Amino acid sequence: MNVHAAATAESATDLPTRVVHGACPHDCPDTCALRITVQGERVVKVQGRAEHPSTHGALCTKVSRYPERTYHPERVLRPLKRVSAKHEAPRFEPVSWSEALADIALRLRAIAAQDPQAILPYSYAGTMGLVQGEAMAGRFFNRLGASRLDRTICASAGGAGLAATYGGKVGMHLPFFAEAKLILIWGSNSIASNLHFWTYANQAKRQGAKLICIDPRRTETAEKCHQHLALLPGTDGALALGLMHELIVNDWLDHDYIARHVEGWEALREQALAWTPERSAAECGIGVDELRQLARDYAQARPAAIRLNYGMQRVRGGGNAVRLIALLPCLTGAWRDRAGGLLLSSSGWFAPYKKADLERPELRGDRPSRLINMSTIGDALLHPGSAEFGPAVRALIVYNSNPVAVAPESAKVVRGFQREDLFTVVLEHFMTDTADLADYVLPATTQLEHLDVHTSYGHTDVLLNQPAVAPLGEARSNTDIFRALAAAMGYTDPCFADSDAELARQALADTVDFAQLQEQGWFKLPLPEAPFAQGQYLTPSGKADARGATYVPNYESAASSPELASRYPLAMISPPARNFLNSSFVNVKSLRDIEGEQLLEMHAQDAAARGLADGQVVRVFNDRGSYRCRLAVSARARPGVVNGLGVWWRKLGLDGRNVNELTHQRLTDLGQAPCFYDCLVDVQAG
Ligand SMILES: Nc1nc2c(c(=O)[nH]1)N[C@H]1C(S)=C(S)[C@@H](COP(=O)(O)OP(=O)(O)OC[C@H]3O[C@@H](n4cnc5c(=O)[nH]c(N)nc54)[C@H](O)[C@@H]3O)O[C@H]1N2
Ligand SMILES: Nc1nc2c(c(=O)[nH]1)N[C@H]1C(S)=C(S)[C@@H](COP(=O)(O)OP(=O)(O)OC[C@H]3O[C@@H](n4cnc5c(=O)[nH]c(N)nc54)[C@H](O)[C@@H]3O)O[C@H]1N2
Ligand code: SF4
Ligand SMILES: [Mo]
Repeated sequence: MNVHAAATAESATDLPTRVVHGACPHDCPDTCALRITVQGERVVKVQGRAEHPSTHGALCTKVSRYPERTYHPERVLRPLKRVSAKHEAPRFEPVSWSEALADIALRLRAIAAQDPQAILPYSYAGTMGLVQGEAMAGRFFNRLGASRLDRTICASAGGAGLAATYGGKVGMHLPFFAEAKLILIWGSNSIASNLHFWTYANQAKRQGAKLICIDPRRTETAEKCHQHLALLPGTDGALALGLMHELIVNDWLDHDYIARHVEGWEALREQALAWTPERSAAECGIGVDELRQLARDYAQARPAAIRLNYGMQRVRGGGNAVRLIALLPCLTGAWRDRAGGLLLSSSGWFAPYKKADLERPELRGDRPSRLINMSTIGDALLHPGSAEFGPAVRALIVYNSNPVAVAPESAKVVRGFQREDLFTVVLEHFMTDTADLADYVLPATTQLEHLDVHTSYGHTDVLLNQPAVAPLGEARSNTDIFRALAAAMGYTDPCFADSDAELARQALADTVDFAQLQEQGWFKLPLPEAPFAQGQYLTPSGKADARGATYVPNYESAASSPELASRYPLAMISPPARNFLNSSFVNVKSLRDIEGEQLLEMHAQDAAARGLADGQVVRVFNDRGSYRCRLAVSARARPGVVNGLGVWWRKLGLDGRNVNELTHQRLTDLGQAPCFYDCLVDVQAG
């Protein structure tokens, strides 16, 4: 250590510390309350708040490293302008904010003069905050008259399934899982992606509950459950129908509940009777006895809870599979108990507490508003200009998302972003794969540097995030950037002058106690404990709606596409690596060191059939493309299914690509969502 560094370190430890309360911004159902320790002007520690019930003082490994991410030497801290061609290696030079804003406004004005719908925002849940999400951005794009983005990339199939069945994205309350006697953990690697639910499930387990995991992959969660059903990807709807068959023939139904609170039962009953345990088990690739036992356990345990998660709806039939599974607790009357029922998402409980007009739709007036699906951005950029599609997309403004890494069929996404005539602005913390293809990269603040309010999709508290430190370098919050862009475009509407604090208040309805939110850091929504004990679903009829729910098989599987399966016999799923959050944190070295390299897990039998050995480099391929990664011959994979853990930054992969090189752009049955886990591949030595 040199003298200067020693002096700095010494004085740093002398500086007084203070604690700031925040909220985790990431796309994770847990929405943890943060305890941020600041020393001088630097955040030295991010921990979970002990006082917040579901956080209970613990964070995941990733967000414990939030200071490492925030103070990362590669943080983008100045506006950058591209100086190389799009198909060349990216080169940028720093420019002033005023130059960047003026030039961006000039370009956007020229495009908007012809048709503002040629401009498209592209954003998702890099931060889930209501303020740094769409508040000011929405105003900007409404005022501009830009195309709108259909934000389908994660949860819209399941969301549509829940809405069709229960009338909204609502379900059980998180803490009551601790009181259940049986928990089905269905399409969820809770330990990796929903850690704070796992705490409650574990509490139930210690009190004698049985835990059953339903997942093609033998995850760390599956290992810790009493039982694991490794079904084939995309067969959950067939499993649900097989379970219903058993409930019917054994008369394990709550007839009274069904008669009062379920619509369309007769047709569903007819359908389920065709799904004998033998047929259902064969479709799912599991044992008949396993299925029978699961039905018995589910029918006989009380309270019986289901933690459904989004992993099972990233397939063609994802929306209907959610519908069928969501009907199970309606058939057994599990909803009568507060510890019974199902939770996929709690986000709908917040609907009455959020202001609908935060993004000021009136600024758009009666101008047309084309909707473009974010999950098919590759095709949207490459096949523009048809009469049906409308004007080609000529400008993209990306924030809170890394589409080049996370959107399906990357080869097309990359080619789209490489169009020389496309003007792309990316608001980012880092030079992601998407930022690499920008014309301008604008430095954004992290959660430690800005104000926000958060709702959750795994619990029912509203959280406040106070800024802990001033923005680093020349970084600006998303809201500030959109305010500045609005000014550069000459927009003078008063709503562009609203501060973040004003936006935070405007985001929430008056029924949220803002004083309590500021004082305590969170506000718990007042909600009934057993929401559907007496029916009262949010559907128009007030009943759970079974009408039309059916099993929709995968696009790509041995059963549904035999010719394709003869060439690409392995089903590939690509669930997240535990120490990354989608493509966030992949560049945080301590976390990447834990994950090592891009991995493909394969069962020993499939590896032997291909002469492949553990640890070797392989090429995973199908008609859409290929990527190279490291093979892990592993009991985590079942025969016939490989697990390509995601979502890596392409440029940190072995050949500059990731798993989305292989996924396709076809959409789910409901909700227009991508089918990341409905994908056939083969693997060879690479
Ligand atoms: N550590 C970590 N946590 C995360 C994320 C992350 O990237 N890393 N991402 C966050 C985000 S954006 C989301 S949406 C959630 C995602 O978390 P989840 O909603 O839990 O979804 P996934 O992680 O996609 O998949 C969960 C499990 O479903 C399994 N699965 C795959 N296909 C099927 C199927 O057809 N049927 C069934 N039954 N199971 C299947 C996968 O093997 C996986 O173990 O987690 C959030 N939390
Ligand atoms: N193959 C495969 N693909 C998948 C998935 C999968 O399981 N398999 N999962 C899918 C799912 S569930 C999802 S949700 C999507 C996720 O896709 P995205 O929502 O794009 O998520 P991230 O990859 O985490 O990228 C978020 C980016 O936002 C940036 N960011 C964070 N906070 C801020 C901020 O305050 N301001 C600005 N300007 N930027 C910020 C981060 O630095 C990061 O680069 O990926 C999908 N893609
Ligand atoms: S990513 Fe999830 S578990 Fe980790 S701190 Fe954030 S909300 Fe909590
Ligand atoms: Mo997601």
